[in-house]
Order: sequence, then C-alpha cells, then structure tokens
Amino acid sequence: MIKKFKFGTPFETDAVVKSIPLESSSLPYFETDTTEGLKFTLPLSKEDAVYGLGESVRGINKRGYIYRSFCSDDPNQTEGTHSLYGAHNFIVISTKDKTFGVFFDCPSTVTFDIAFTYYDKLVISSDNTNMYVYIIDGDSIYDIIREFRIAIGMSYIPPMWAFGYTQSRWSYADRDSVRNVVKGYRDLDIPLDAVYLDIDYMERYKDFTVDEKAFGDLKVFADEMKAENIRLVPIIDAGVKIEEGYDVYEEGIKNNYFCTDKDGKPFEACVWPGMTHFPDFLNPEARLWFGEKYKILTDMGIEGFWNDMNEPAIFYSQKSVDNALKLIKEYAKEDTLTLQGFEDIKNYFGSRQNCDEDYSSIYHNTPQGKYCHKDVHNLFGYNMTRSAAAGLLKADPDKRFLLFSRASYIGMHRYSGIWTGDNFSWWSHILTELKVLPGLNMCGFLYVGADLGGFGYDCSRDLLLRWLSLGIFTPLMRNHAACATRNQECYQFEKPEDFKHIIDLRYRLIPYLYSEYMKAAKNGEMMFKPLAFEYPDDLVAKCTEDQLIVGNEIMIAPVYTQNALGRYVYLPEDMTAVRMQGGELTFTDMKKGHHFVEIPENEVVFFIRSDKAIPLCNPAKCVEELDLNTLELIGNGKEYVLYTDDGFAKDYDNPENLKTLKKQ
Ligand code: MIG
Repeated sequence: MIKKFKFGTPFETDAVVKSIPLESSSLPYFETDTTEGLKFTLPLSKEDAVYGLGESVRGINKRGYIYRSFCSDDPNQTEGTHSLYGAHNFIVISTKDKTFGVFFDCPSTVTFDIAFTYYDKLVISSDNTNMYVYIIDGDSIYDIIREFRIAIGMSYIPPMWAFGYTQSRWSYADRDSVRNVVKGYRDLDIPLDAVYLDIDYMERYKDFTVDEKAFGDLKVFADEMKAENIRLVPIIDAGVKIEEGYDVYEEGIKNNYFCTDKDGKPFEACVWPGMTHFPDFLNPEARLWFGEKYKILTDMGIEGFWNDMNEPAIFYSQKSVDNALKLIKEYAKEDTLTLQGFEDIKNYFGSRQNCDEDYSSIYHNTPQGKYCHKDVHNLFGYNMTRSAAAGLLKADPDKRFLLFSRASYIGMHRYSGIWTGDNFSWWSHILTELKVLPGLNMCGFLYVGADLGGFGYDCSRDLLLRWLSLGIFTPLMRNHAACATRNQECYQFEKPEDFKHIIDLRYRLIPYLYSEYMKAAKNGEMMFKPLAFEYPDDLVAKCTEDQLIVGNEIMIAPVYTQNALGRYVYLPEDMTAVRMQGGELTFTDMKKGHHFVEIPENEVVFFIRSDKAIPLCNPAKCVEELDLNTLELIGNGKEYVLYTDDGFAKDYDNPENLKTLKKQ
C-alpha cells in the first residue's frame, strides 16, 4: 500500500510513474514540523534499523550518521563523506512492531540524520518546503520494496554483452592503445567484452566528436573491434564546449537550450573542454535535442555509453574567476601575503567544487517554470541520462544499449545503470562497494558496479584479485583507473592465469546472473540482499554486513583485507561451498553456523543455499560465444528457473524466455 502526501508545490520529478491519489490526511508515523523548511521526526528504539539511501557511505543499516542527498563530485568515499554522486531518498524503517518505507521526492538537498544528533531519533529535514512524501506499508521488507519499485517503474535492462568483463582507463589515447588492451586479454585467453573510451577520444573534449588523428574513422575502428567481439563504449560529458563553428554549441545557443544565469545569459563554467555551457536537461526540448546527438556515435556502430560529470561537475565558473581575481588584486595591494590572505585565497579556490554559489547562479527553463538549479540540483544527471535513453530509443527502438551514469536520482533507474563514481585502490573500498549494493537495488538501480581495482591511487595485484572476486557478481563488471596511476589491466600483473580463472568463473555464472537480474527487474526484487532481509529472525544474520545473498540461490562472502588467508563466514543455513581453484570447481557441504574459510587470493569461494541449484555454462572469451544451451546444474537443489533471451531484443515478457532446468 503506497500513499502520497504533498507539501507546498513540489517540482514534478517523474520519479514515480504510477498514478497515486493524494492523501488529505496528515503524514502518519512522523512528527511533522513546518516552522523552518520541512522536518520529519520519528523516535527510534535501540534495535530499530534503517535501510536504503542508495548510493551512500557506511553500513547497510544506515543508523548512526548524517547523510545528505546532494549529487556531488567527490571521490572521497570515506566514513566522513555525507554525499556521493547519486541522491536516493528512499528508506525502509524496520522496528519491532512495524516496518514501512518512505520516499522523499524532493529534487534539492534532503538531510537524513539517522540517530546521529539524537541517539533515539530519525530526523529528516530539508530547506525545501515543496515535496511529495510517499509512505509504503507492506507485510515484509520485500513487499514494501516491491510496492515502491512498481510505483517508480521497471529497471533498465542492458544488452547481455554488458554482463561481460570490461576494461577501462583514463584514457586509452588512440587505436593502438585499445588494440593492445584487446591483444593483452585475447593472447592470454582472458575473457573481455568491451573497452571504454575516456575523454581523450574526443576532439578537444567536444561531445559527439572524435579525434580522428588518434582514432581515424571511428566507424571503421568500431567495426574492427566488433569483429573481435569487442564493443567500444565512449564517455559523454555534460558540459558543451564553447567554440564557434562547433554545431552542438551553435545549435544550443540558437535555440536557447543551455542553462542560463539569473539574467538569461547562458551560464559559463570551466570543465575539461575549457569554458562550457550546460544543456538544460530539465527543458524537454533541449533534452530531446541533446539525446538525438548520441545517434552520431550509434551510426558509427557504438552500442554503449557512460555519462559523466553530470552532477554537474564544475571546476570553476566564470563568476568564480572574476571573484578570484578581485580577491587576489585586493591582497596584492600589500607587498606580502598575510597568512589570512593566503588562507582566504586557498579556501576560495578549494571550495569551487560542488559549490553552492555556482549552483545558485544557474537557472533552468522547465515546463513548471523557471527554476534555480539549487532547487532542482539532483535532477540534472538523471535528466541527462533520460535524454540519452530517449535518443537511443529513437535511434534504434528495438535494440538495447549499454548506458550508465555517474549522477542519478530515483527514476533514472528506468533508463540506465550507474557506476559508483571515483573510488580509490583501497582495501576498504571493496567493502564499501559490497555495502552499497543492496541500497542501490532497493531504489531500482540493478545495473550497478564500482571501478574494480579502484580509480585513484595505484592498485596492487592482490587488491585487484580480491576486488574482482566480488566484481564477478556485479552486473557491471568494469576495471577502471585514473590517469597517472599504475597500469591496472589484468595482463599487466604477474601470473595472469590467476586473473583468467576468476574472470572465467564470471562467464560461467552469466546464465545465473542474467536470470537473476531479469527476475529482479521484472518482479521488483533485489539482486543483492542483506542477510538481515533474508533471515530476519536470525540475530547474527541481522548483524552481518560483509556477506550478501545474490539472487535467490547463492551467498557471497568476499575477502576485503590485505594478506588475509581466508575469513570468517557465517552460514545462516546449511549451504554448499563452491570453491574455484585453478579453474576447477569443488563442492563441500557445510553446516549452519560460523566457519573460518580459507580463501587464497587466487581462489573464489561462494555458497549455494540448501535445496537450491544454479546453472553454469562453460567459459568463453566473450558473452557472444557462451554456449547457453549446455548448462550444468550445481548445488543440492533439483531444479532452477532459467531466464534467457537473445540478449538484444526487448521481448522480456515472452513466456518462452523462462525454462525450468531439472537435474538429470
Ligand atoms: O574529472 O573522464 O568519474 O571515471 O575517468 C574527472 C575522466 C573526470 C571522472 C570519472 C572517471 C573518468 C574521469 N572523469
């Protein structure tokens, strides 16, 4: 049961697609305070848990911290961070006597103070007095989530090749660099399905252009790669370079498709291309226009994209530069810079990222009137990606494209996946990724993954092995690294066969992962489930935040500490441990309870639940070459319901896609 409550005059975000009548009664459960902005308070007793918030730091149970939903360009995914790239205002509150969900549909900052300021209170507040609040009741956490997911619409479904292993780096500078990556993998027989093109494939960072000196005719090169079953996946940035003669810039100016400043002049800020304007993705006409540009690249044979810098990220605005110069001139009147002057200048430059002053100077021309960016900030990346999805749908209505975005809001899950943005080559970030997965799924984001191996800093061989051992279970499986970091492709490390065995296992699991993904998408379920949801009456399971149920049949318990020879694993029921060792699988039945499981860094162990079975295929060098007709069932169960389709067409509801596989 989902109920809709209205405060003020909310901006229509289109997060919810189901039509739900407005309630006239007051908001249940919470104490509502409207004296200053909006504030909703709920008492929490000690054992109550709060789940959700999609892309956010810290635990699966979000208790004990302040989170701020404000799409931010911030790679510091640490315990001290309050906001990440996505803004996902859905939580489930689980108390002794009742469990319910609540979604705050508000496009500007919402603060979730979850038993932080007051140990026994949940306080949700916003300066914005205009929002819809949805209350979702149900018999179980899963019922509540399903109800919410029906209201926000079905999750995006990628093409099947996007379940393959993919390689990225900022940047592969030219054709030969990409060819070398493919050769590196193919020579060692390590599977690979795609290579990403980061910003340097463009001509001077101009969207929808290609640096032909480095990449030649991209269509020819995309065909060459396609012949090897490799897809090229270019990046698209939100900012459009200001350059006379550049058609995207000129069309945008001519038709008033860019965001403006207060006076209606296009807002100017510096990002990778230098000075840019931002397409006004909240203006439906501008959205349509920008989205249609993706066809320039699909016409060259491109079948996937990643949308970046769409919080939007701003290095500095024109106004900031003007202010900075003023500040410096002011201090330059003195002969020497005082400490205060030094600090002022440093702080001014240091505070340009995710900067309130800039976001307060941007305006959108929306069907609901002129809006200051600050009030609709969290909708920008969502609508950039919605624009891309609409363009791709128009370019080829019957085809699935790979699409994922950095910034997001609930609603965007219908159009694309997300990657969790910049992270670091830190051991703690393996666990960070594991913990973020259930929350993302709750909010409808199913096609998800983190930069495997870590984006910033240098990655060690053991870190990559361990991270891949989690990454083989995430739908988006991409190894990505920042410029000036150590090479991170698997073939760059010693004993590459260790990497091959792990990635081979991923390909063997694709029939299972794809089936579970499709079931989750079609039925509003989660693919990554906390043990707390699956075993609500088991105290230990409730507290276990470093293991997950993946789909309905398996449990994972990855190693996330360096030099560990194994780890403690809690089995909430009897399970079969599946061990991949040197590419071979062995099976051990294990009893419910605590175990220390030895897991060398080149092995993977996962667990099949009692009376369940999962399908495995043979590995292949790419998804296209997987033989999905020859499947073996493993585990103690007798059957498995497999979902298959051709991996491209959109006939998701064809009953023939579901087959019950039975053990011989
Ligand atoms: O300011 O395009 O998160 O994946 O490699 C950095 C370069 C811009 C940020 C993305 C990252 C990408 C990088 N981009």
